[in-house]
Amino acid sequence: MDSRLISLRMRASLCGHHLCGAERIVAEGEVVAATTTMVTRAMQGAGALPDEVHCSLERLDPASIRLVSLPDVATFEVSDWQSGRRLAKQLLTRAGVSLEAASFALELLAAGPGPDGTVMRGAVIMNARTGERLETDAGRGVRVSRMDLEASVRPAIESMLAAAGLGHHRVAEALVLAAKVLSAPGIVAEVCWSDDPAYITGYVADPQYGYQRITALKESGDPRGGRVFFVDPEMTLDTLSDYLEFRPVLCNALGRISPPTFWSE
Ligand code: WAQ
Ligand code: MG
Repeated sequence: MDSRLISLRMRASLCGHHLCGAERIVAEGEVVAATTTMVTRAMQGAGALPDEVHCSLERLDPASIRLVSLPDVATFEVSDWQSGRRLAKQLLTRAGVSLEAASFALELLAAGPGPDGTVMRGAVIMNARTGERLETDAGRGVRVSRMDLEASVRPAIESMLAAAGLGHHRVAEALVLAAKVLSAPGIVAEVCWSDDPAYITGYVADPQYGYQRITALKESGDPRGGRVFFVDPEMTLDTLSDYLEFRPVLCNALGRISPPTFWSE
């Protein structure tokens, strides 16, 4: 492995509202190109022009990097977002989240989980049994950082995803994020849908069944979205957020990709 890897992080905002962010781990020689791509995304891809873009670069200690596999990928086609949310609830309860916590999480994402219905920069951390929110700042949440595909497997993974019709950069990025989340201590499951009004596919991820895409989790045009990480009630928040934010993780293998199946109730 390259011993001189750099963590790159970007987040863009407008009037204090989160617009978009990105996380990479790259070799020194890639830093300029990868930073340019990130800033281009911030300036062109967020739907609105940001008034603040923060980029940070940090050299990683190679000994601290953990290698993990990407989760298996399944896709459930649903007829509409209402049906998608019912499926999400079923997948979450199958993963060990209480019905109460699962329902509350979906209501929270639907309403906008940040203060006054805004989008958060990071994720909600939720007690998987009681539904209690544990993150200390409900505007920021916990941001998963310092993760990427390992450079040597990137081309193979990207072409496998593209061959399965999953070539959109959002999929690879969400898979990498979910892989890190699923490798964290005390994680029971994750649910996510984008804040991009045009992107309505979201997912539920859990350690046993992997990354389960649901083709509609919100109505097209809805600018709300977010992530909820459900945790074991015994877990200590500091240990989890320290892992999610700071421990560098590279994904070096892809799991199985199943063909889409239609889910009917
Ligand atoms: N850590 C924690 N939470 C994050 C992070 C992060 N690094 N990045 C984004 N979020 C939260 C934040 O609240 C965003 O508003 C929300 O997630 C959605 O982020 O077809 O594109 O980047 O398989 O808009 C999933 C489905 C797409 C992809 C998810 O999310 C597929 C997506 P977005
Ligand atoms: Mg977004």
